Amino acid sequence: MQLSRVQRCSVALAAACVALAGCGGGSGDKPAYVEPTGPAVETLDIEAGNLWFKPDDIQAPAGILAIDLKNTESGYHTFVIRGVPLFELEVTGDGDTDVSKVELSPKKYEFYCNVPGHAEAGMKGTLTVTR
Ligand SMILES: [Cu+2]
Repeated sequence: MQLSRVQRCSVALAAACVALAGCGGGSGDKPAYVEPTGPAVETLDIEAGNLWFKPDDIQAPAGILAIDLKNTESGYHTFVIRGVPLFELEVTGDGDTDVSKVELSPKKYEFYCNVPGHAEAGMKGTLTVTR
């Protein structure tokens, strides 16, 4: 039947749209993160594994920080900082890396992986930014 085929098709298209928007690929309605311009005062190298970050207790100076995330295991993980909207790194399989800059003022921040269940299972840490 012609009509039901069309209906099925639009359901599939809607699902594809949701999947694309969920990836944060850049063309969704979500506003994009804007990296601060200028050199980083320090680069933080952080490893992600299956339900952990290493190190998970980090000290850094205030200013623009480059965060360099490397996935050393197999899962899909993200790195977000509570209170820093839109900033998000994501790594897929083994060896994938993602890097971005973020400007932080002195404060103790909590970072975590926002894949459901990961932070609760221990995939989180603290980033203490000092003057
Ligand atoms: Cu994760």
